[in-house]
Amino acid sequence: MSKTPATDFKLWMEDVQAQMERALSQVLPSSNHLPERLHDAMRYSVLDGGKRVRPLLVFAAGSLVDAPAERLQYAGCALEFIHAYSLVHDDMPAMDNDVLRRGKPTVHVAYGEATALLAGDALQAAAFEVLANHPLADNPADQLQMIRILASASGSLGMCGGQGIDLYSVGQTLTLPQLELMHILKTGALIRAAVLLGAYCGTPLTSEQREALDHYAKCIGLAFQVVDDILDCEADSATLGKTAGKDAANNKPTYVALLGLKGAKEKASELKASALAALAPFGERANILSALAGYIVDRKY
Ligand code: GRG
Repeated sequence: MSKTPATDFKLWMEDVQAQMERALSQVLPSSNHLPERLHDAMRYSVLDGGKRVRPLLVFAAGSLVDAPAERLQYAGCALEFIHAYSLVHDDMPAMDNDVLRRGKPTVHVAYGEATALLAGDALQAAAFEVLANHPLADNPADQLQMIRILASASGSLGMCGGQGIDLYSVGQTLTLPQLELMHILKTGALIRAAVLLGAYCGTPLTSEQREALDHYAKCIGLAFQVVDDILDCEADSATLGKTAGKDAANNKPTYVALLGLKGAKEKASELKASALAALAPFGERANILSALAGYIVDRKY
């Protein structure tokens, strides 16, 4: 079979996903450690599922700066632990009250609410432990900066803040800028952090290059959520015969509700174009980042 850029990218993605499955399994405490139930729940929430979009972004940014794979794996684990913890807590009855995630019962359904809370808490701590425990950047100041980036992306001025806006806005009409801020924080902050952390794992970038990469990361972070809203709407329209998805049905603001399906698709394309334009100065070295932008915006699930 002749290889095309698309098959090259697919092979690259599969290779990173396989590296990450091994790294995640090694870094997570084994289920033999006491308390077994807690470690089991942590492993259940992280392993065997997920597209690993955030680690893919870490590796893609790392490819720009010749970063060693081992560093990228550890950084990818940190991102995936934060992501998994957010999903475990988000699925709980006090938040979204979901019973299925990645085709399996959610953690609180499988292990109980108290264990789900603890597993999420422990995964958050594990993320920072992995960033602090391994040499990931060429100097300690840069490594400290990586820890700082992940902390702000996860906290009340990042992902948790976005989740707060989401919870407190149910039943309210958000304007487009308000909706955008919510998603920049809730989903975008962690995606941005993934790109930035990957770049810190290799040869330092100039400040102009870092800014260009940051623009790419912000556009992709927002595009990810716009696409999520579109997919949610399309899936629910197919199953329920409705024109708006589960979030809209639950009176949650979405891009589709504000812009319509066509408008939301245009928004996703504009964000992708802006992300790709920001990569222009890197030339061919940014091919993987460009392909990943396509994967995120054009994905079907
Ligand atoms: C701090 C509790 C708490 C929540 C943070 C991220 C988040 C806010 C909540 C998750 C809820 C959610 C479904 C958000 C929509 C976008 C999103 C993060 C989807 C899931 O991410 P994927 O598609 O999932 O990367 P996989 O399963 O592939 O890892």
